[in-house]
Amino acid sequence: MTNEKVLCEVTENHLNTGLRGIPVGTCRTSFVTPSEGVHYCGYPIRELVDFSPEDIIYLLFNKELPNLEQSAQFKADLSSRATLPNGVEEVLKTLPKTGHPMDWLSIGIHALGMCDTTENWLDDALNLVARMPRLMGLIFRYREGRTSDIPVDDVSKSLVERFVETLDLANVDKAKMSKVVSTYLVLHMDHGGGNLSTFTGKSIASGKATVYSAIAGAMNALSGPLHGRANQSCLEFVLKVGSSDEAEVERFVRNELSEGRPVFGFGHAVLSVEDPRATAQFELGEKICPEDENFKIIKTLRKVAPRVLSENKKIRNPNANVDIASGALLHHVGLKDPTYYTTFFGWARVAGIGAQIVDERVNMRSGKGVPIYRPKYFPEGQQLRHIE
Ligand code: CMX
Repeated sequence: MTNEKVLCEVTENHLNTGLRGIPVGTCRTSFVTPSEGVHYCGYPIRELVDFSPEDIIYLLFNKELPNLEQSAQFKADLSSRATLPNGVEEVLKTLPKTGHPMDWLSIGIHALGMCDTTENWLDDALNLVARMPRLMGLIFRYREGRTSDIPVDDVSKSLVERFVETLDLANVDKAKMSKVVSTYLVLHMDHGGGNLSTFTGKSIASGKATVYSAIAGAMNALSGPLHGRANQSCLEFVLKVGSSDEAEVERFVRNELSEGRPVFGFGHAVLSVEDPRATAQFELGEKICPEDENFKIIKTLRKVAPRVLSENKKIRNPNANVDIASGALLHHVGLKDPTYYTTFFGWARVAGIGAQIVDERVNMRSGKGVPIYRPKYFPEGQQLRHIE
């Protein structure tokens, strides 16, 4: 007999349910609570909204916020890692423009790994973090055929500035775009250990594939409509609503429900209140675009949808989730095409998944690392015999 605590009794009913709720490990970077949502290294997300993405990346990798000197040193370290290896742009040039940006992102990350891998988990994870802004900007440029006069990558600038400069869109307010993208990154960097993309990335890395292969795989997992692509669907949904009039919005929401379609941007698997990441984005929207038509629509949705959804007692949380507002803000600052939105989610998650991979590969179990993932499957129809 040991004194080990039983965390969960696994029964036959748990089989073929996607491992939902089955304990598999511990996570050092983040956890989610029903009342305050995601916490990074113990800090509730609402306390972190105004930090720079670099400081939050430092937090996820080091488990503490940097002081001013550490922050400056970390930014300099990322700059020293930022230059893309030769060969990556050549790969982007060959990709079909009809391909989804998430497929471009996955291939771009693979290409980065094929052109330069150190085989040190931490170095590879930080190199990838540092190279993401340029890769992201180039994905937009090559996929849209805007390949002439791409600005040189000024690696002394912040991660977000490097993306905005590479993208170099005409007639946009670059400072506003930087603020929206920075906030987006901070809010989306991590979300516990068991979400599909993080789990996939850690699972690939457990076989000692490279950080690049693991995170490219994580991006493929994120690209599905039930996972990261919900943020693309959410702005498409807002554009479909088309009016911020309360009665019109209510009619629209009721019609979506009667047609059996989800009301995007509402509901959550863990939270029981409005996601603080949604609240933070509404606050940002009030500052930068209170008169934007899409912003007005999501404000009306925020008022109307929880009331309508509450009529269905099965829905545990009828409140706004993180995806309600991000699309409207990105759209407002000039990032108009929702097809790209999941790539921002992916870009943000590179830090969280990268930090979790480093923890599992080199820090956990007193430095031995977590072994190769190997959950158990039973022959169909013979579960009990094999359990006995
Ligand atoms: N619109 C319509 N139906 C909804 C709903 C919504 N916004 N939220 C929940 N429901 C339904 C569920 O589909 C489920 O129906 P069934 O019993 O027929 O399967 C029932 O209400 C109970 O769901 P739940 O226990 O409250 O929530 P789940 O954990 O099953 O689902 C989520 C959570 C997010 C998938 C769901 O709320 C949803 O589909 N929302 C709309 C899509 C969306 O905004 N996705 C982005 C999620 C962002 C995030 O996770 O952070």
